[in-house]
Amino acid sequence: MTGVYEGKRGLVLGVANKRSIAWAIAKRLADAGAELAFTYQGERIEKSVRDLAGSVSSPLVTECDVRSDEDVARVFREVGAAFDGGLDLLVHSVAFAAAEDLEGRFTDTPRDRFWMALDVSAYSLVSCARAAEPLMDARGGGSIVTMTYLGGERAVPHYNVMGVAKATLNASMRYLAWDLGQKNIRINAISAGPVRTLSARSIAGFPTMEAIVEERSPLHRHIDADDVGAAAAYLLSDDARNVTGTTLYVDSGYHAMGM
Ligand code: 0WE
Repeated sequence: MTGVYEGKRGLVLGVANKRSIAWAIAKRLADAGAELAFTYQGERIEKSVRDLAGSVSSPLVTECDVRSDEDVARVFREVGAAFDGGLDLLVHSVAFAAAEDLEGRFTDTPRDRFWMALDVSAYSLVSCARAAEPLMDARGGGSIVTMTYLGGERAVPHYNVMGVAKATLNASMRYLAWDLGQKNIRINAISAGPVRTLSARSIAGFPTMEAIVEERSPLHRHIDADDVGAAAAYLLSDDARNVTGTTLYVDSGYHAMGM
């Protein structure tokens, strides 16, 4: 096997099954030679993540509850041990809001679930970047990619508290870019259009969103996880060595429209 990530080591957070955006990214990296560690959230998806990780000869699969600083610290200790104290690539594809807060009125979001959504979906990028910093510094730099959505910039009906979480994630990405640039660590976001994943399937009105993208986007088609994988592969590669603090839209151009 040979490829642009030969000798590169990465950590991927957010794989649930083969349809996951995180998996599409991981597959691209692994096919081009990267060695990848994976985290999963909860016993329900452990087997599915272990099977996928096994298919790309992953040296490490470990649980990570991103709400816990101790858990994040343990995971990055394990990553350091598996990868000789170095890390080149980090894929953050993690988000969660209570299902009941992704319908109805944003106005009704209770305080505890507001902070929970921001904790899992936005602060997790900060804590993971902080933990990755010394490992990437040991390699002379690194590259981080996170997943965002237009609902963090504009009001998308029902996206609600996730939109507030993505706005926080977007700003966090830019402030991290400034801090980590000093260590030659880049960080960027991909703003994907709606993709049919496990997360998406439980969302009422998802087919309607796909239909709207097909009707109104310049390219009149919806996107898939592999499109996101290709964009992430670029941002994580040396071709993007002078790209940091930005958002790459993979949405058939939907974001460019005003109507
Ligand atoms: O960021 C997302 C969805 C993330 C997500 C999905 C779920 C479903 C299951 C976060 N938390 C949960 N919690 C659950 O219990 N997207 C960009 C996809 C998405 O979700 C929407 C969208 C779009 C697009 C929700 C409402 C409206 C549009």
